[in-house]
Amino acid sequence: MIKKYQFGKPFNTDAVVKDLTISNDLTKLIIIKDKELFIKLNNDSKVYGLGQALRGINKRGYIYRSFAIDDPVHSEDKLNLYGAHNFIVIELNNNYLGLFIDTPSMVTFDIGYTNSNELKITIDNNNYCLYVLENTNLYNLIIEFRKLIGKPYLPPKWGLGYGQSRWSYNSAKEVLDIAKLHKENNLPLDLIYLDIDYMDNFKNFTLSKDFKDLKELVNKLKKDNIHLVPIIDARVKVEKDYPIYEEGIKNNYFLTNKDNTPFIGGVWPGLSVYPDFLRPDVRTWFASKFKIFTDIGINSFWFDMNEPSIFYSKNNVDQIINNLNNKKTPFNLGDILSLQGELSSLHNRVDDYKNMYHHIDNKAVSNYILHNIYGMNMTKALGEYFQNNNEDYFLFARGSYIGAHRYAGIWQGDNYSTYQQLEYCIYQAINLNMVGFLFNGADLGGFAGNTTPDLILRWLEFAIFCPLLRNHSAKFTRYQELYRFDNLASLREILKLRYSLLEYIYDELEYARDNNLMYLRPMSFDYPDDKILREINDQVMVGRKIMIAPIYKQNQNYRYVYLPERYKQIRLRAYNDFDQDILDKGHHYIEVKPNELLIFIKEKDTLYLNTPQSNTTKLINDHIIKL
Ligand code: MIG
Repeated sequence: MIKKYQFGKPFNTDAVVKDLTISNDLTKLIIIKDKELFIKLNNDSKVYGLGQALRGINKRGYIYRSFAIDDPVHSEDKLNLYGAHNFIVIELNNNYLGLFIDTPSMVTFDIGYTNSNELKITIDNNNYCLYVLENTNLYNLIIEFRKLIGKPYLPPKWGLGYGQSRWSYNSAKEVLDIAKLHKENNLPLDLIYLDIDYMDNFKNFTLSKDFKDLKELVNKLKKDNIHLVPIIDARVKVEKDYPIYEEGIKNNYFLTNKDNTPFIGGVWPGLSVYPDFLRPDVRTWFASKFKIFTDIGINSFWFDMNEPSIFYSKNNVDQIINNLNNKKTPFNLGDILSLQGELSSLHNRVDDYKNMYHHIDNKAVSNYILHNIYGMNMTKALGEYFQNNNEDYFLFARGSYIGAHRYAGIWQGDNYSTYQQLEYCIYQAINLNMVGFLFNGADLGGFAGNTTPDLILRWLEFAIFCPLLRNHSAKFTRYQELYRFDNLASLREILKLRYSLLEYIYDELEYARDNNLMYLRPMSFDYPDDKILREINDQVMVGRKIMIAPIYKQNQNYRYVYLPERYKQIRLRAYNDFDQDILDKGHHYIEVKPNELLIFIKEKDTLYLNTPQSNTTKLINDHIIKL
């Protein structure tokens, strides 16, 4: 059962696809006091949801915030990241209560952080829709929610191939070398990504001199069926005679200050302005700029910085300079410390979001109020363009809100090359399935920091089951293309398994999309009555048949697995090198060497592996191995 409640005059976020009538008989389980919602938790109530949020599957015991932010440090104490996914499910007395708080404004979920047995949701805006779901079965409740928010975007099949990325490959020659080295090392490859340095001075829709002949590059890669995926950022460089800037200024397409002058932030290109993506005319205009890519056969993109990210605003920097000019020298210690503080806290300041304005139906509305749907609307700009033209496209973005899943995927942003981040990305991948983002994935190997051969191998053993499979790493970090590592032979075999399983993965994704299911989910969701499984979060169902038990700790070559019934265990070193055992229901402690991958299927099920290929275009359903 699902009911809609409305408070004040909510802004239409485009999160839901169903027009429900408004109810007024709110369940007594929810107590509303002004902008706060309270729900009493039982000692053993589990709490699920919140999409991209960090930590585990059971969200109890911490505080989380929906306020999209560009934060590259995903430590355990972080409240908010790039996405705002306000869907939460509370287990109460053998029943489940689901809430979706549909508002573009900030929402804070205090889940037993202040008071152990209380969930307190603070909504920073009096105007919002509240959807309340009740179900005796957790998974069914989630399915019902997914029906409400509509069918997820999935990329064409080649979008599930392996992608190689780095910030940045700096020339067309370097990109061709990447393709060549994958081939020489017998590593499959379907996509190569371009990060911001392919642009001229970080200007969207321009090319640096090292990528001048992009068409030629595209054509050369096409011979090997490799897709080039350029990045586009959510900002426009302030520069006289730069057409995108000039056109936007002429038509008032950018977010403004209170006085209607363009709001100027500093990002990679230096001073920049932000398109008002919430307006349909701005979205159409922005989408039209992709013609320079589509004309040469590029229909794959990734969108960054769309929370939107602001390294500093001109307003705040001007203010600091003003203050300095009014100070008498020499400075005392207090002055220096406060200057230091001001300079180091310029990034993503809430006062900047408060001072930047959208113009909707000729009314100025602060970004602070509409903040969480900015990124989604950038995604929508291109997504709706391709969908309206009925064209294939490949797209994922960083900032997101529920609803964006109908237009594109997302990736998990700037993770770190540590085992802890590998563990987090498993839970994020699952939780993102709950809120519709079936097409998601984390930077394989870790983005920041230096990965290690063992970490990237264990990571790959999980990542081959993630729809978005992309190896990406930051500037100044160790290069992490798979052929750089001395365990290349193992990495290769595991990656080839992705291609052996690709037909299964694609079929299961389509099935999950069409039936509102979770492609990745905790095994416990499939066995609601199993009391032991309910406490286990790291046994993951992949589609209908496969259960995986990933390793996410260094030097851990054994792992605990609990089976709710008899299962076939398959330990794979390669598509044609594996052993299988039937395991009884119950507890198992199983050896998993670094080059091995554990999967399980039901005793009576069969799973087919196809011959791995160097590219998705070559795949055929030849069912070479029957498991
Ligand atoms: O401020 O484009 O998350 O994947 O490599 C950093 C450079 C901007 C953040 C993205 C990351 C990308 C990087 N970007």
